[in-house]
Amino acid sequence: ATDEPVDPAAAAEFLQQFHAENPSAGDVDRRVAWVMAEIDLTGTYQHTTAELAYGAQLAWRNSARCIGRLYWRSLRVRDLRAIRAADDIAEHCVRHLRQAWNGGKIRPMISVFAPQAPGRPAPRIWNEQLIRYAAYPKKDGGVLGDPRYLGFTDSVVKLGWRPAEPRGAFDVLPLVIETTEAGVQLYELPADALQEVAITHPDLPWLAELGLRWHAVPVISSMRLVIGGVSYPAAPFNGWYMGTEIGARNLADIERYDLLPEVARRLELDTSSETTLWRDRAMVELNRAVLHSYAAADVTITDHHTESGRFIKHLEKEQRAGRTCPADWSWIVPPMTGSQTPVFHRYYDIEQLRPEFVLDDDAAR
Ligand code: HEM
Ligand code: NRG
Repeated sequence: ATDEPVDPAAAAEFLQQFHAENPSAGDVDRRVAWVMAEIDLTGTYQHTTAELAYGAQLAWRNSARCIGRLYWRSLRVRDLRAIRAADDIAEHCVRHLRQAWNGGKIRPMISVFAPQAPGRPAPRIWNEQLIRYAAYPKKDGGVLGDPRYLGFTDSVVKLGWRPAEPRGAFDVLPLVIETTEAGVQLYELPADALQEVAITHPDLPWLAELGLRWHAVPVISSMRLVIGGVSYPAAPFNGWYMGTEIGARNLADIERYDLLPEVARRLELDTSSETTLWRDRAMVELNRAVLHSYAAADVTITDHHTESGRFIKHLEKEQRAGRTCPADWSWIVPPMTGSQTPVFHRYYDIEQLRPEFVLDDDAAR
């Protein structure tokens, strides 16, 4: 409900944590008393810039599905709480993409737009990520593009989007931004904000002929950042890719680009029986291609073995700091060769901590 006042207990809990972890931040009792009065008067309160920045870092640290959390303190936080008009949000999303791209040396970053407040709905970004590929139904019953976005593509076409012709398998969708002032508006991303990597293989030249590509930066834009009871529904964030996200899921899932049969055919594998493990063999080559292509283009990427090792290091650091680190095994374990990584062979704390990123299911996807 958009008119609910902020829960004072959630606010106090966050302020206590912020001050406990940042002893130089001043007197916590004074700050809590101020915030309680502010909630009484206005139904909400304003985070200081330091509270916002640390709150966003904590939300990352608390993301149980994320294997990349070793660097949670390095998150750059863009304080854009004053921005609420759709045109300005679109422009700042473009700047986010440019700054996060950083010539290929990707910077983990979050842009925090106007929060939800009683009687004042926040702006919303409908896209699941700032860069995603459209999908079009084909006459033969197949799909051109990323089937995950069939419904989203259909919605934006109904809102007036006309994809450039000829249509392709990697047409970038427009930004869809909703505000109470202007309703739903569409924005095309400019080319310099839209960095992509063409997929080639270190020793299989034919792989380039498949014409595969993927975007350099994953910027999740459909999750609400919640800090001390305050909701920021528009708060797109990014890190960099782990290769398996692209090579073992986006390009490989049967419900996505489903490319393993084609790769296996080109490798001349025997696909007549599952026991030949043609899927497994094709998946390895596709993942080698992804890691090779990003590295060759000087775009930050990580492999699942290295990243699993870093995550174990993160768990040890958190334990030494006297904190629990919630983790969701089914998301942390990489989607290929899981049992070869150390994250496979253990259990994790599972309680959800706050601040947090929450999936908004009322956002269109
Ligand atoms: C999920 C890696 C940065 C928050 C994930 C997943 C991976 C990953 C592999 C699982 C995705 C999937 O299976 O679809 C990384 C790497 C990073 C990074 C390598 C490099 C720095 C970040 C940052 C944030 C973040 C900067 C937030 C500030 C999350 C969240 C999820 C997630 C909330 C769960 C998404 C969902 O529920 O759909 N990350 N991440 N990650 N990550 Fe990270
Ligand atoms: N699997 C999704 C992205 C999910 C989050 N992964 C990250 N996040 N690496 C995909 O696009 O394939 N991040 O903030 O870096």
